[in-house]
Amino acid sequence: MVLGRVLGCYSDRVVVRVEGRELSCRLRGRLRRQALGVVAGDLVRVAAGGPVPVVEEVLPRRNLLDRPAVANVDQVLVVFSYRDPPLDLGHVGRVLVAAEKAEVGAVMVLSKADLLAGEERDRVRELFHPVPYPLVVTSAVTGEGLGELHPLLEGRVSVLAGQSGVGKSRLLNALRPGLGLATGEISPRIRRGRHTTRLARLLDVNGGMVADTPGFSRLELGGVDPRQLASLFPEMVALAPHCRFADCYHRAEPGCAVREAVEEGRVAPWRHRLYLELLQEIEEGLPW
Ligand SMILES: Nc1nc2c(ncn2[C@@H]2O[C@H](COP(=O)(O)OP(=O)(O)OP(=O)(O)O)[C@@H](O)[C@H]2O)c(=O)[nH]1
Ligand SMILES: [Mg+2]
Ligand SMILES: [Zn+2]
Repeated sequence: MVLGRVLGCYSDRVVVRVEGRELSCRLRGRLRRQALGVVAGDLVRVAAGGPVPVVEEVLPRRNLLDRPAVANVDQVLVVFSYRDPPLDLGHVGRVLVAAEKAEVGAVMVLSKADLLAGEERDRVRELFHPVPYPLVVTSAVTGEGLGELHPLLEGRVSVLAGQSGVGKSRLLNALRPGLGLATGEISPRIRRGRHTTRLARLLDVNGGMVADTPGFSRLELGGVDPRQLASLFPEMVALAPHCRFADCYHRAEPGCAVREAVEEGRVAPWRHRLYLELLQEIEEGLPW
């Protein structure tokens, strides 16, 4: 048996990287019948002696992101553009919360910076400055920011997330010329991408691996206690103990340190709004 990492799962086979080679493997029946039995990023044991290599066992996962499923992820790169498609803070924020919930690091990546005027860049900096994840400003067209991304990718498993059409595949192509991933034109009428990328698969980029994904659109908050929600917003974690009430929901309670920080610009208003929105969704017990 040899150890390998799953690069991608297809209906009839799984591609596994074993000692530098890519093997097209079958799955042991037990794994085939299980939902999320094997996903991209899994570390697996492969019996490679027979005519067709077979994945026999999946090692315990460090973490798991779903839709699309990727396991053992070091960081999520949340890609967003300011225009084309227009910035959707709710979407960016939900991906960041999903990363926190999965206990995965996150990097915020502005794409298509070549389309932005100076004051639009300033606006982006202003919106994201108080949010405690690194922000990298990039353009696949001019190459801006790629040098800043390279060391962040090295030796790590990263997942690209973000709305369709923000330029995830083109960014990867720019990071690793010759990759040739399909990119889509944005439909001018609806100004949303076309979901050119369908499956999660891991690609070698800069001494690390990156999963180009069709984008995570839904956030699973099932199982999150409303009391725990603030812990998924790292900028609120250190503030909560300073609220007047130990059980503060950071809504309209007097002496709330989180709301005070919002007023003073130490917490981004859009992050606090998203927190309140998610709190309400949890309380209403909506189907996620
Ligand atoms: N001006 C400009 N256009 C870009 C840039 N990056 C991507 N685009 C364009 O934006 C469109 C969408 O890019 P994709 O890379 O397909 O977007 P995606 O995020 O992979 O989309 P899905 O696969 O649908 O999730 C394409 O027309 C790209 O050429 C950029 O840095 N600058
Ligand atoms: Mg794509
Ligand atoms: Zn509070």
